[in-house]
Amino acid sequence: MANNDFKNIQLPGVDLGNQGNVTTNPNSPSANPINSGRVTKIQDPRSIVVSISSPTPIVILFGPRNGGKTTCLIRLTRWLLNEGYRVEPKRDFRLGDEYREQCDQFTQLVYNHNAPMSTDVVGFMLLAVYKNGKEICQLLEAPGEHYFDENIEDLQPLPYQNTINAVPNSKTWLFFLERDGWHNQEIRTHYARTISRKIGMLDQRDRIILVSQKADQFYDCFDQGRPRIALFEQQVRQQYRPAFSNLSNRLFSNGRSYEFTVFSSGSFVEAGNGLQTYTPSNDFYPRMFWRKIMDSIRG
Ligand SMILES: Nc1nc2c(ncn2[C@@H]2O[C@H](COP(=O)(O)OP(=O)(O)O)[C@@H](O)[C@H]2O)c(=O)[nH]1
Ligand SMILES: [Mg+2]
Repeated sequence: MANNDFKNIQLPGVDLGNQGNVTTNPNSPSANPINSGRVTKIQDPRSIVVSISSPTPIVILFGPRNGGKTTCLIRLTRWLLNEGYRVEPKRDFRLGDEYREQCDQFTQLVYNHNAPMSTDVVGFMLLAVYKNGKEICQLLEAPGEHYFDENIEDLQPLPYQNTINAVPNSKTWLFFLERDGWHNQEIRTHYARTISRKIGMLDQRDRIILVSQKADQFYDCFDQGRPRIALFEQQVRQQYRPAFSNLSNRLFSNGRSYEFTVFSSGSFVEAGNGLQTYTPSNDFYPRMFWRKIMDSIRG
C-alpha cells in the first residue's frame, strides 16, 4: 500500500482526517453503537486468561481509563505502517469471539474511515510489530481500570497480569501521565503511588518510560511548535512525585534509570452535541516515541 494511503485514515468514533470533519464523541454512550451492543460483555477481570506465544519484547501501556492509550496505539500504528512496518493483533492472545471482534475492530480503526465505534472497544489487545517479516516487539494495551481505581488504594494484580509478569520476554513499561490530568492533585498522587508500587514489583531488567500524554493541550510548554521536553518533565514530576521516587536504584548501562517522553495523539476539539473533531498529531511524536521504545528494547 502506498504511503499516502494512510494520510487520511479516520479513527472511527473520532475523525482522523486532516481538518474539520466532525464525528461522534467516543466518550458519549449514545454515540457508541458498538459500545452499547454485544461487544462489551463485561467479563470478570479475574477470570481473564491470556497467552503470550512469542519471545519478542513486550511493551506495556500502563495508564488509567481515558489516559490516551488507545489513541496513542492508533497514532503509532499509522506512523509505523507509513514507515514500512507491519502491525497486527496477536490473535492467540485471548480466546473467544469478543477478542476476535476487537482484533477486527482495531484493523478497522487503523485502515477505515467513518466506522461508527469508540476507541473503548479495542482497549485490551496485544499487537505485534514486524519489520521485513520479522516480529520485533509486541504492544499491550489493557483497560485502565485494571491498573488504577481512584477509590481503591491498593488494587491487587489480576491473574492475567501475573501471567504477563511471569513470562521471560523482556519488558518495557510505558507509564502514562497527563499534566493537570485526572481532576485533582489528590487523584494524581494516588495514581503516582500506584505507579510507584508497580515499579517496586518490576524485574530489575524491565525498562521504564514515563510518558506525558496529551501534550498538545499545553501551549506554555512549546517553543516554535515543539514541546519543551525538560519543561514537561519538570512539571509532570511535580504533579506525580511518587512515580519518580522509586527509580534511582535501577541504573542501566546508559547511566539512566528511566526515560521520559512527551506524546500527542492529536488534538480533540469538542464540537458540541457530543461531537468532537480530531486532527492527528505531527509525525514528530510517534517518531520520537518509537525511538525511545527501540532504544529501551535494544539497550
Ligand atoms: N488533547 C488530547 N486529547 C487526547 C489525546 N489522546 C486522547 N485524548 C482524549 O482522551 C480520550 C480517551 O483516549 P483513549 O485513547 O481512548 O484513552 P484510554 O482509555 O487510555 O485508551 C479521547 O477520546 C480523547 O478525547 C491527545 O493526544 N490529546
Ligand atoms: Mg483504551
